[in-house]
Amino acid sequence: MNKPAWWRNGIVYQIYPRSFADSNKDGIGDLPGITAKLDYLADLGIDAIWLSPINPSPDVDFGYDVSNYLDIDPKYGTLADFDKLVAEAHRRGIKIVLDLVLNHSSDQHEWFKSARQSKDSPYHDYYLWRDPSPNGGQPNNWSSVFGGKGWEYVPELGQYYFHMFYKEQPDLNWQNPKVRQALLDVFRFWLARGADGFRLDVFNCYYKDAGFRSNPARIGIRAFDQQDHVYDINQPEMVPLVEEIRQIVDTNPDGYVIGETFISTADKAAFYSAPGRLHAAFNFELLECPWKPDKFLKKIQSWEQALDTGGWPNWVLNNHDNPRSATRFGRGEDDLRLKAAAAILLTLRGTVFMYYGEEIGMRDVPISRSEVMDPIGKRYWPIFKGRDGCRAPMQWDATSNAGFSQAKPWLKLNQDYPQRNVAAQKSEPNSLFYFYRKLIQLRKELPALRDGMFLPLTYDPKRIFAYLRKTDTQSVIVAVNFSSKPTRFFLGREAAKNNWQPVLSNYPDRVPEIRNSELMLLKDEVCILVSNEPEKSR
Ligand code: TEU
Ligand code: CA
Repeated sequence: MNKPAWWRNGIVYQIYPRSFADSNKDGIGDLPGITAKLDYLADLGIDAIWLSPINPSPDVDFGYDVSNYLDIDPKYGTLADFDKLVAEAHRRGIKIVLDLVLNHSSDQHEWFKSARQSKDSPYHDYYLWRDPSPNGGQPNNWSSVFGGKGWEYVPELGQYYFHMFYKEQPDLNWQNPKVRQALLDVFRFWLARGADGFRLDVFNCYYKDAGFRSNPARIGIRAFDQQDHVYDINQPEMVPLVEEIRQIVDTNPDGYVIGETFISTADKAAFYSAPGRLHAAFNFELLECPWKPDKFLKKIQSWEQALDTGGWPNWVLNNHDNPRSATRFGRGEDDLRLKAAAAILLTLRGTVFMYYGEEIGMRDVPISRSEVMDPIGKRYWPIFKGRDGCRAPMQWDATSNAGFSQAKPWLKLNQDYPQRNVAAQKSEPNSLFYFYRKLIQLRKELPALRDGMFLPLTYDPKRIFAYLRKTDTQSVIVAVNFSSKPTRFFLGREAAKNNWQPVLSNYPDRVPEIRNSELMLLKDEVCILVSNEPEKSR
């Protein structure tokens, strides 16, 4: 039998390189900093690192505006530092997933600098240029998700160019065969350099309607949501392209490519990860899910249903664009609920994505007006305060600057770092860190968590979220009490006859026990039990 691909049950740990570890005292994290922390990551048990962009960037959008796809930004190191990181990661069995931002480049990319010089530039057609509409205005109604119109006028050329994000992020013209070739070569370049996989930034925006038709109007809150994005996203040309990308990535037997679905739904993600397309496409259901059992159930089921055609799920509680789950779910500095959330994340069927600091329950750093770094925060303050909160430096220990850097960090540290840090949690056996580590081990050890089907148990959906993972020979129950009162979880007389062994609770001294077909769950408690015989019919 073929060995299952590493990513099926793998854990991909996202690093925001600016904020992980600084090796050269400039207050910005870097590649040698990451390399120095590989033992920590190997010990945690993760399978791959996804690095947010490390290509040269003027940092209008902190790396998501690339000025050269084939190099490393000097603030992060050199190509040699990258090679070293790859070699050291591989030596520990850790894969490297790179973030490719190919919908748009930076306006400081040589292509764009030339493109905006003249309509005769060989690079002009690398971007989306249009003449003003007959009445002199914007070429069509397309808008920018970061606010305002999507078209920027260049008076010297008498033309507009399109940008889905900031105006410093002009969209590339994928309809141009030279652009397509150059960008597919980016995959080949990094594969040859040892990358194992890619995360594609907003891949489903690459193609735009060749006729540049205006989007139809619809009801929405933000201007961007007041149109149906039928002509600027999800164009039919995307399907053969993802198939071609898949073929390129599959030249590495361990290759993996996951797309960030822009305006994601479970159906869209399933569509782009159907057989022959991407290995996966993100679905952000849990990133946006409130701490309610029925909501969790619904979001997870919608994903399982959408993927019925054969795709493979992935689960995300955190990333660099959204408030951290510790801030969304946690109460004060208590980590009980975060342990319950971790237990769900790590016992579902599918690939798991973690975000640096999640394993120690890092909270969002509160940001004041004068501290905002993220341009959308500057632009929309105070309605939207930007994405800095979840991007604060990693909290390694209680020394100055949390052990992140010997210089002042580029972004404010969370003031809880003297208590909440890796070193403190490693010296506390009941810490969130060890709970994550234990779950990661269980996920590797228990066949039902690897290969088992997912069967929701729907008893008391207002208070309890519980499910089985089950193979022919093993069943695992995961039961979470979302309420702040002890609650009974009724298992049913037949199922209760199985020989259930307690595996884990987020109450360290508790041994969960089934009595009279019931499991008593304390407030915010998660229990995991295993039975190594076929489950009796319920
Ligand atoms: O994000 C796309 C995306 O959906 C976000 O821009 C979202 O609209 C925004 O974060 C509002 O909360 C990707 C990257 O993840 C993001 O960091 C980049 O800024 C963006 O693309 C542009 O490259
Ligand atoms: Ca540095």
